[in-house]
Amino acid sequence: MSKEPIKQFSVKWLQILDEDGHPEPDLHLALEPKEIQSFYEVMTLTRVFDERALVLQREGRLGTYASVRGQEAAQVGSAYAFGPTDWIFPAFREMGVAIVRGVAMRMLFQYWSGDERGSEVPLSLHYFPTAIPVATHIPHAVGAAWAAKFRRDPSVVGVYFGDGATSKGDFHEAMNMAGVFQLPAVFFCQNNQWAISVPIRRQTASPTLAQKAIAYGIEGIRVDGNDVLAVHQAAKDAVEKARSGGGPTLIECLTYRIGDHTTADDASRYRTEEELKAWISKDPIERLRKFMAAQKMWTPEYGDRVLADAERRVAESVKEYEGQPAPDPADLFRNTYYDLTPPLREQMDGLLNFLKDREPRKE
Ligand SMILES: Cc1ncc(C[n+]2csc(CCOP(=O)(O)OP(=O)(O)O)c2C)c(N)n1
Ligand SMILES: [Mg+2]
Repeated sequence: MSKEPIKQFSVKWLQILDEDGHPEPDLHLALEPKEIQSFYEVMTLTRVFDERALVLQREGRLGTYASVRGQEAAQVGSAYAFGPTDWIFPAFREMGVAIVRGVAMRMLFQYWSGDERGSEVPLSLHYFPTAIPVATHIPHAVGAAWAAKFRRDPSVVGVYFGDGATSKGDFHEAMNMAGVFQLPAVFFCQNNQWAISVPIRRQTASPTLAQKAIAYGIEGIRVDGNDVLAVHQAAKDAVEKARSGGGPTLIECLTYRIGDHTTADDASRYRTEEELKAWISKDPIERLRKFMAAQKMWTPEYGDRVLADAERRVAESVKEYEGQPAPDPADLFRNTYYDLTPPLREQMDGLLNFLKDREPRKE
């Protein structure tokens, strides 16, 4: 009886900057200093947006909010790898991706206040609305990738999701289909190691998430998700491969959610202070800043300017958000399907009738 292996597999790990921002010794960066500065500027903007959103929520000026702190490199580095005609399918924590795509921060604030106008992303941005149900958008993304292949449209589809989403059937069905049909899709998993209070070790017995690609005949890679240069490199390679007909890739970005799951959560009930501290010291913005300072791409004056500019832009978008007239409650129904279904129409009419008899809305 022979038990020779018929196939052996491995999972690649990519890191370019170590935790202190030192690059790998023989680094040949294909990026211009201006591009690296854009990463830093948008990561800073995302951080400032996030901090402001948390304050607004505490003040009762925003609804429940899901912080992106700690995942800025994973989001910004990957989002910059897609072109304007590519289609992006976000989950719910993708503020950095949305900002890179050009979604107005005013709309992000609207979304997190339950205002449907925050989901009416201009079609030209090729950015799907937020998907709150975990993993359900992954098959949608694969459908879009299949459509692109059918139409010989060179667009690539990028789909973002978390470690928790890999336990859903949707993820596996989508990966399988993308593999069989060699679709132009990039599966971008931000493994922030927690799905609310469920740690990654209770999510899967696999040592990596990237290896799940192997079962579907897809390339999988694990990347240091707090290293923006590595994330960008992996995403760029995957996008180019998909665009040239080479098929899909699963990128697992190893990172950490520094904040609570959402403002409705208290992560100190299930995570240790030591774990949190260890990840705070791997801050992705600080890592990039150290690298840039050593390369003379960052000075304290430049850093101050970037921060002031981010604060000004976020303050302006808060003003814009709070200056909007109150939303129309009917939007809740209108945006559910392309056309209103009869039960939804009935429910909408019921609500509007109910509201008619109450006090007028405050403008
Ligand atoms: C289908 C579905 N089940 C449960 C939930 C409740 N829920 C919201 S976020 C979340 C965890 C998601 O974890 P992960 O995919 O790792 O993303 P992260 O929140 O870490 O960004 C759960 C269970 C949901 N939104 N949708
Ligand atoms: Mg997670």
